[in-house]
Order: sequence, then structure tokens, then C-alpha cells
Amino acid sequence: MAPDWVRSAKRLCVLTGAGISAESGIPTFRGPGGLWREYRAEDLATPEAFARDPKLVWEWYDWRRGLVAQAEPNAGHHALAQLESVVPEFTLITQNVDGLHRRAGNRKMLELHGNLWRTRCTRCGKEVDDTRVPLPEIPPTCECGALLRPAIVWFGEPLPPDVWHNAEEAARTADVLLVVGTSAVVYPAASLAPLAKASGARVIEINTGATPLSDLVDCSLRGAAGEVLPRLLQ
Ligand code: BV8
Ligand code: ZN
Repeated sequence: MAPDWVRSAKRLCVLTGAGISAESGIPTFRGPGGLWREYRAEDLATPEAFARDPKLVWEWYDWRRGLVAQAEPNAGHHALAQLESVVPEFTLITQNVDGLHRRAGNRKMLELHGNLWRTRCTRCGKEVDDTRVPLPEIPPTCECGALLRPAIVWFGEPLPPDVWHNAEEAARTADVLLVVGTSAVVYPAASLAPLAKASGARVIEINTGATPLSDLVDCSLRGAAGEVLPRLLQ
């Protein structure tokens, strides 16, 4: 069933969340290991938290950058890179900021929430790639002297409009949507599955547990992404 749908898809869209990177050793946000010190992501990934304590927020990001720098893409990431090369129209939409999809080889990719390896100046808006681990100075500053922030979408901030527009378009026109490793509680990303479904796509969920989407989807594959995704390709 699901493997046939995926293999015969002309327009395949994939939405991923933190669960796909779990097998690379990156903790998910809402699962075990989701706390850093005593904080939840919702406490730190906000403009208010950054305004209050930029050093604390940057220490969290510096820690996460260190984890990701030591991690490798896993079998789930590699399966999605392979899918991109065989499906005629493919779009990977990710909520993740870790860059592991790119390292696995995906290029037709929309990063909804930005990227861990990019900074943006809070005054002049200049964006710069910075892959240094650990950062030599926390919080880092721009050459203009102002504070830098991660080029990441925090709670309460809008997603980049062009990226979001393309994501909606990909979901609306897909004949199959794969939803992988997301708790589907963060919006607007979570709205892509009902959008695809209402537009006629078959929706397949791959997750180790149930989510608010599980009742909506056409097929729920319970298991680890790194095991289930390669099986879809066999
Ligand atoms: C916006 C970057 C408008 C940070 C992140 C009340 C109701 C509804 C909505 C709202 C509300 N109050 C506020 C909102 C809106 C809010 C929102 O959705 N809040 C929720 C939480 C209530 N959204 C926003 O604020 C968004 N912006 O709405 O803007 C606007 C418009 C105009 C002008 C101004 C504003 C912006 C949201 C962006 C937040 N950014 N990320 C960073 O990473 O540093 S959030 C964070 O959650 C993560 O980064 C991730 O991107 C996102 C989603 O999490 P998941 O990826 O799903 O991860 P999670 O841990 O939850 O789940 C893991 C899953 O994997 C689990 O299901 C588990 O079972 C599974 N799993 C585990 N292991 C495996 C596995 N599955 C398979 N294999 C395995 N091995
Ligand atoms: Zn600047």
C-alpha cells in the first residue's frame, strides 16, 4: 500500500520534524532529552527570551551546534535523498534547523524555521553563515557592533513568506505527502498535512508514536524513520 503510493508518486512532498534526526543523536524537543538545563524550547526560542538574556539563548544554540557538528545523517535522511533523485517532482519541507538533510544530499528543500548555521544582525539585518563550534564569543556581535541572533524563526515570528508560499504550493499539489517524525503541534507547519489531504493527496505518517494527525492520515507507519523510510524504497 504505502510503498506503492510512494514509488508511483509523480509529485511527492515530505514534511519532517525533529524525529528524523533522533537516530543521529539529536534530542527531539518534546521527547526524552528535550530539556536543556531546565528550559523547554518554547522558553528559549522566542524574541522575548532573547531580549531578556541573549547570552543564555546563545549558549543553548552553541550547545545544539556542537551536537549537530558531531552528528551524521542517518538512514532516514539518506532514504529521503534517494527519493529526491527518483521522484519526478519532489519537495522536502523541514521544520528542522540542523542542516542534516542538506548533508545527506537533498537540494529541493524548504527550511521553514531557518538554519542553525546562519546568523542575522539585530540592527543591520545582515545574514552570515558561521559554522564555528564553539563560537569564540557569546553572544556574538556583528561587524557593525550590534548583537547577532540565530537566523531562526522563533515562536511568535512569521515564517519567511516566500518559503511558506512554496511549502503550501508543494502540499497543495502533491499526490503523496509523507509526514515524518513530527509531533505536529507547531503551526503553521502542522497545517500542511490537512491542506494536502483536502487537496487530494494521500497522506502517510511515519512516527514512533501517535500524533494529532494520526486520525487524519491515510496510513500510519509506526516505527523509527531510519528503519521505515528505507523499507519504502525497497
Ligand atoms: C507564527 C525553531 C504568526 C527554534 C521552532 C495556540 C494554538 C495554535 C498555534 C499557536 C498557539 N499559540 C501560538 C501559536 C503559534 C505558534 C505555535 O504553533 N505554537 C504551538 C507550540 C502552540 N507558532 C508560531 O509562533 C510560528 N509563527 O505563527 O507566526 C505571525 C504572523 C505574522 C506576524 C507575526 C507572527 C513560528 C513557529 C516556529 C517555532 N520554531 N523551531 C529552534 O529550533 O531553535 S519550534 C520547534 O518545534 C522545533 O524547532 C521544530 O521545528 C518544531 C516542531 O517540533 P517537531 O519537529 O515536531 O519535534 P517534536 O520534538 O515536537 O516531535 C518529535 C516527534 O518525532 C514526536 O512525535 C516523536 O514521536 C517522533 N519521533 C521520535 N523519534 C523518532 C520519531 N519519529 C520517527 N522516528 C524516530 N526515530
Ligand atoms: Zn550589523
